Amino acid sequence: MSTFDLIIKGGTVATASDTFESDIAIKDGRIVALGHDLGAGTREIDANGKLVLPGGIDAHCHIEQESSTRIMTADDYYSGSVSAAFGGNTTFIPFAAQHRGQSLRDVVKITHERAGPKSVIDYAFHLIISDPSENVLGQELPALIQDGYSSFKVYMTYEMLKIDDHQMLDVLSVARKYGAMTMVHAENNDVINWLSERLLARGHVAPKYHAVSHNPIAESEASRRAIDLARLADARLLIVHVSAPEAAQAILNARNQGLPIFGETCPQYLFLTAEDLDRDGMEGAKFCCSPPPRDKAGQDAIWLGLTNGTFQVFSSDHAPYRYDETGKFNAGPNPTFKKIANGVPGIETRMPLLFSEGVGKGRLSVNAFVALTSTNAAKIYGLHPRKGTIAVGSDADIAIWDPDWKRTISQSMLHDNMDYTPYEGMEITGWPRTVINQGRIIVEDDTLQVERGSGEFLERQPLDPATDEPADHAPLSPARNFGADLM
Ligand code: DUC
Ligand code: ZN
Ligand code: ZN
Repeated sequence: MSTFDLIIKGGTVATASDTFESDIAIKDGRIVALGHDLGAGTREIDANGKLVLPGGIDAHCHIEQESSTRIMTADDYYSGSVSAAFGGNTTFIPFAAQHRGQSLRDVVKITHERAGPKSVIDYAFHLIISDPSENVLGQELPALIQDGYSSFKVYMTYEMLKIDDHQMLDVLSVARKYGAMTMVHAENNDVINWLSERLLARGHVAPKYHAVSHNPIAESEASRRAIDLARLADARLLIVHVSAPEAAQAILNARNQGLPIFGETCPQYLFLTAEDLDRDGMEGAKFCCSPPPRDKAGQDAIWLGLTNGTFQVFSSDHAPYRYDETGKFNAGPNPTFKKIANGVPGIETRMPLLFSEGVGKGRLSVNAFVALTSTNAAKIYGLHPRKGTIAVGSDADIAIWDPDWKRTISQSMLHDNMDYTPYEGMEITGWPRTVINQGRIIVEDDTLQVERGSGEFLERQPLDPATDEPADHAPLSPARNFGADLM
């Protein structure tokens, strides 16, 4: 009689801190033993010559979500999660997005109805807050944080989403009080509009002007301001999708002062540049996202940020809008750069790209790769140690990587519902062969092995503001900048 449900044998296991040769025994969805000669399993996988890594956690992706201009993403929770799984992910954290006037509770309910019957991997939700009304701040948000929706994104740009500094302080102070993480899209809306008006008035309407209007100073100014607002409120803050070198520098400076400021970047800022927006005809629309890709020096600064402690999280910001009237050209066939749907797909290619160009080319250790693509997100968003590591007691969320598998990226091999990939033609070495979520083999032999709806919603713990600070920061001081009665 076998003792275990599954044993992974002979692989090289890597976590965020260690690399070691070990077999892994799995029972009832959990890792129950590490070591050698563990005994028998109902199923055994030979991982000789393979890297056995924690399943990826994509902590920033837009799935079955309406944009602020009510364009639905091309991926629903089925295609989005299947695509994520083939890219080595076992958990993702899309958004429950509030549009102005909506109740947060309703938004969470709708998002559950979308995800539950479809997702093939485990999932949690961040909230998007576009309308921090008295009821949201005073009732809904505190209750939702306590129910485990302990992170939310706010926007400093996009007309229908942006909140002002006063509102941002309100949100940060609720996050501070109840132990949540605020994520911010940091771009100065007025700078972007001021530049856009001038460009359009001069007839500069092509996709490439999207990158001109989203000047890096719009990003760095907003990032510095957001950090200062978080300092004032004494709150944690994570700046998402950083592309501008000065914004990265601002995060690093804050972290070096011991502030609980965190940074995220994405593949588009390592592998694309503003020149991609200048491709023939409207092709540049495929690369329009915000913030936009920058130049070669910008790419180098973002690579540096992955190794010098600036960025903790590497996410896809998968925002799938097809190259047709349902997506990029929702506003008509030849839109000005202002009217092109913003976003690039990348949920399946996020980890292979970073593995190939990072680990494969010697820029990152395999441990840093694990930290950036899985462990740190689990810690920051309240999922660790259940998720994000390979340890006894953790969920058996594992991706078995073939470090020598050479593939050329093409849209036809991907599993999302898109009609293009920005990374078409890129040669990759290293891709996961087998992906396991809570002990279930979800991808094997290039085939999906599970049914729709088999992923599980993850209840997250609210972080205790006094004690449960993400790993590398001391607890927040009690109301450092003003009296507790002002919190
Ligand atoms: N920018 C965002 O802020 N969200 C989705 C896609 C994008 O480009
Ligand atoms: Zn954003
Ligand atoms: Zn986003």
